[in-house]
Amino acid sequence: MQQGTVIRAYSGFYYVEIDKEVWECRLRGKFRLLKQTVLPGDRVKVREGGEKTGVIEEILPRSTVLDRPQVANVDQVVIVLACADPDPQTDLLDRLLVQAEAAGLLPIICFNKTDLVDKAVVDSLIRIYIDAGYKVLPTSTKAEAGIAELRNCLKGHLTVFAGPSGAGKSSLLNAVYPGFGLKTGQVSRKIGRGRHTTRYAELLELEPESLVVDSPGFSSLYMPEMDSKNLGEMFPEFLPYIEHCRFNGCLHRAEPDCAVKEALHQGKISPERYQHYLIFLEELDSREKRY
Ligand SMILES: Nc1nc2c(ncn2[C@@H]2O[C@H](COP(=O)(O)OP(=O)(O)OP(=O)(O)O)[C@@H](O)[C@H]2O)c(=O)[nH]1
Ligand SMILES: [Mg+2]
Ligand SMILES: [Zn+2]
Repeated sequence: MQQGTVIRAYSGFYYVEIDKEVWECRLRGKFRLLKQTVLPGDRVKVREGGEKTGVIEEILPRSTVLDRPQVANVDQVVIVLACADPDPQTDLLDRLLVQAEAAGLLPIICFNKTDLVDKAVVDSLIRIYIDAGYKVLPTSTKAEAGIAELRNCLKGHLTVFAGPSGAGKSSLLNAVYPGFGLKTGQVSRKIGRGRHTTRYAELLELEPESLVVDSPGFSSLYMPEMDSKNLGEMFPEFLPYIEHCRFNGCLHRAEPDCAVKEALHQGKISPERYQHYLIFLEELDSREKRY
């Protein structure tokens, strides 16, 4: 039996890196019966079938698992949003931040295509997220800005790139390391959205010990499974206030003496982020009622 890392899963085949070689593998039938999926990033045991083929027999325990994009064992998420073309979807960004937080992953926010907008626009975007406590990188592959900083963040990590189609995930990875030669695609003028150029998640080696996953863009994301009482903790800027709310388990919505709402009214919390919090809370609430 050999041990390796799944670098790509594609129409029933699993490409597993074993000793610097890529084997084309199938899945043992039991995984289908158990409804277990093998994800890029998974460490697996493979039974050799000859000529760099094999059968995946076992998935080793995962340190993390992310739902969108589906990937295992990453420790960082770079969330890429374009400042324009396509317009930044901060609702999706905030969902991705909650997802990362809930999965125990460090998010890094990348506002790309800074060359397309005024500096004031970039500044007001990044200000909200820096104030909320996130690491934020303004980048432009066209102006070659922020690329060295991005490369630095990737050192020694297994990082997945996530975000809407057309934001520039593959372009950024190519800028960080031209050797990747990833396919990129123009944003449609007519519908103002990306064309889903990247078709599957793929694990790539930037350098030994530094791995990245490029992934297909998406534009919607459900809240991860969680108790609505815990949602506030997924917003780092709420944390200093939560313990000062009058009620234990305060949802920071209509409760009296809520320190989070007090901070909102004092301008210490972004109104837009708080609006998104309320929307996500509703979503979790209606899900709880259904079950
Ligand atoms: N002006 C400008 N265009 C950029 C920048 N980065 C990427 N682009 C362009 O944006 C388009 C989309 O880039 P991709 O890298 O394919 O985007 P993606 O996020 O990988 O998209 P999917 O694979 O569809 O999810 C391409 O035409 C790129 O040339 C940038 O910094 N500035
Ligand atoms: Mg891409
Ligand atoms: Zn409260």
